[in-house]
Amino acid sequence: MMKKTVFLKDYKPYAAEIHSCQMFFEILSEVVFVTTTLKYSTQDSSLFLDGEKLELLELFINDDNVSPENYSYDESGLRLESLPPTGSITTRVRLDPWSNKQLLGLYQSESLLVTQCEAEGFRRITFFPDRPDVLTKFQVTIKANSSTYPTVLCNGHEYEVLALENGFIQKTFIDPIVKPCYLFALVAGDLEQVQSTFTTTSNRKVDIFLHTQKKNIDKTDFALDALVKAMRWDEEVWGLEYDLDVYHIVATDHFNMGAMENKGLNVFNSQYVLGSKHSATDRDYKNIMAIIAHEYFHNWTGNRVTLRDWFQLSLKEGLTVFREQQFMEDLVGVAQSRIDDLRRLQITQFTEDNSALCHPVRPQSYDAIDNFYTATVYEKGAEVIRVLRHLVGKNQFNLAVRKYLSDFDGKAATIEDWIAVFEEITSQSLQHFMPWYDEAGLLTLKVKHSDTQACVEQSHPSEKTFLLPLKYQWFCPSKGFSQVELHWLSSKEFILSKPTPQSFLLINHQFTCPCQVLNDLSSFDRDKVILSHDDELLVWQLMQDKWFEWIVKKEGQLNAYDGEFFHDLLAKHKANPSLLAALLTMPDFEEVVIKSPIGGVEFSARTGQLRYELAHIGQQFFKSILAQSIGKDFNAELMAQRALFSTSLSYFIMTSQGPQVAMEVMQMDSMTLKVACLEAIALKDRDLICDKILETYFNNYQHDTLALIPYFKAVALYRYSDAREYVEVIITHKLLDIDSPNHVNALLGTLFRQNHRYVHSHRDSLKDWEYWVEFFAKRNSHLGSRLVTAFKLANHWPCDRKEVLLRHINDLLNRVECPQVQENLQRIQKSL
Ligand code: HT7
Ligand code: ZN
Repeated sequence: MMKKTVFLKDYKPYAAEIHSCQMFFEILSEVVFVTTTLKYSTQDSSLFLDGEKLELLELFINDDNVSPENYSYDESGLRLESLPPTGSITTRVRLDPWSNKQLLGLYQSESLLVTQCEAEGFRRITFFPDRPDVLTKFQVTIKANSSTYPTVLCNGHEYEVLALENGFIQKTFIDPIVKPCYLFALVAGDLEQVQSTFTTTSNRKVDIFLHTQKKNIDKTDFALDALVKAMRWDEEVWGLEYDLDVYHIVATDHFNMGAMENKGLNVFNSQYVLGSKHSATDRDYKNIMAIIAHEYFHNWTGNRVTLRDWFQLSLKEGLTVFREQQFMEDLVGVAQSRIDDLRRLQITQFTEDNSALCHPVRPQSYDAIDNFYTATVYEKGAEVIRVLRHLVGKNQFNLAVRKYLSDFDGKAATIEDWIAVFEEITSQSLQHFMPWYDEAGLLTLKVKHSDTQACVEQSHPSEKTFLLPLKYQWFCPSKGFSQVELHWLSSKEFILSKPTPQSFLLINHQFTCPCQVLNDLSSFDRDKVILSHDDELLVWQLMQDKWFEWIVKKEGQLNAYDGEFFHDLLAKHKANPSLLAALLTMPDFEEVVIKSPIGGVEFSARTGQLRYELAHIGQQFFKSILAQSIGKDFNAELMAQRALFSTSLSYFIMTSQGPQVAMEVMQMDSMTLKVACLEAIALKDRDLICDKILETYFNNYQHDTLALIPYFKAVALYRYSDAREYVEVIITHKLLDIDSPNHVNALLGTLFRQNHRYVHSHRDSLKDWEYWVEFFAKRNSHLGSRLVTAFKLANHWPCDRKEVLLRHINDLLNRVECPQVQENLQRIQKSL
């Protein structure tokens, strides 16, 4: 497939209207036939329908065969000429879902046939204008053998079921609501289901089903309950009701992302929907809750109001992440959930902004849109919406969102449309807000103190000025903290006079500005604030600076003052275990390297040293935490306790008694603590007890595909000198499912992303990376492209490593034909 760049500026509406799409799927034992009839009207006599990897068997216009001079088709689609202004186009194609390893279009996952159409997968199912601004009504009939495929599902309502000869059944579904084809879904398989019901505010009954393999049916309660909570929340907070009579969720082990919001038929990566007390960690539960809600919220933000083109992706994703975050804040608690979100923002988005893959929330061009389902589009997109809410105020914001959803219901919108509604509601121009969408890069706020003043200066790679809701406050050691104030920063600089000569300025309370802060306050002053302020987000942000100081400036070596500070930190925040757990979590390599050049091997050595020293300084404290017994329920208080327990273990394991204690933790009946144990082991050097713990865990869970994920992550970090040999054992002995993105990301993603000692000091690590990128470029482009992103920060590597990487990238670019992988390789190549 040829790499072709698509530009936002080239957008043109589609040349026809598609009034309806009628499809017939015939699922046979080794082949699937798809017959599609599109009713259209057009002013143009020529039309293009996207289609990839399709074998065209029949083609009719208004039921007549089409003569060869009136159509042509190539690897990207079907061109029709001399079309009448209205009529129908019928195509019949053959598909082979069993050999589809891309997990895009119609594919097999164990006993299941399932579709994934976003972004451009529908074109692998039938010929169709595969773009989000072509909305139509779908009627779909599926014929399949009822013993192989007792469950057959599609979007919308089941309209008719016919029993046919030879064990076949035929089901017809009608989706009453117009949608773009990326929201199409079909599932056929041998699944069990659990059911629940939800009654909407206007008293409509919705049947909810969760379908999964029989062995997992006991892991469905939590997700069903989360869905009902999300449905209620969206009604109460946003007045948004669900619009169909049924809502299906299907779990699959083979899925490239977290889940997919297909209309009325969500498909989920099993990892983000299945969880029971014995199998799920607190993090799993939080993810399930957030992702179930996220996909449900798309029903309005994305499905009912959809996108004009893929450049507008953040219009649905940023807004839906924002809604998901609000939901989680209401259910789990603001501080805890916001710190989780900010940590993710810093690890994924701030690093993306400093990397070869930096792009605006609304990109101007792409080669493969699948490369743009990024932290910038999702997480920064959500932060930008928070800034907008600050700007217009909560009430006006709520009014504008409701108006946007009602004005654009059943339509395909743009970011301009969204902003225009806010302008209308608030009667003000918001054009000065647009750089948040259109400019790439991380905004920095520098605070500089002089004897009499403090100056806040904003800087951005684009040199543009951003509009920012800046919260600030003075701290005077003798007088304490002043009131927190809000200033709308719209110029490069903001200068304030000091209230007293000793005062210093603190900014970005509640993290209202999505930016990095560089404050020149002294370590001593900063530490004082960490030990005395009540704003958890501010304390957490300042603690990140403390870690940076310990890792970079002090090279992991602590003195008596640091020891005292650490004791004070444990004592001060002990009563808030979730905050303390967050404060004790060290930053990732990627967060540090974007601020200061540091080698991966050095980083591992320094953080290892630091962990060792802090473990001994806080030994008694950690021991006492590990001696506590903790309940198993999923509630904020117990989760916070388990978070602190887990973090304490990550330190205590460095002491002489640590591995033995880890062994005992492993016996506890809590998946959260077992996984904490694996994560703690992954951070230390090998020893016999830890080897044994890992081996026992593997033996206990080798047949549980979900429980193997944390195991693969742990071994990918724990081993380094023999990492590649161990990976080879895992893969050649098929301990890992090579077609499961969960498994591959856990093992290879962790190895290349986080095992810095292996990546930066092993002779063959980059050769291995090249091998796996090429392997997945052919098999699953999404996975291949994601493995490339493991080195997105190679622009920060030392010159000699950059040179070696460049040679591997050039080799890959000579061989790899997949545009999605090529695009990311070229961007990294350019940055080196
Ligand atoms: N909207 C969904 C996107 C998605 C996706 C994109 C590319 C390749 C595979 C994919 N699976 C799902 C996810 C979401 O809810 O944001
Ligand atoms: Zn989404």
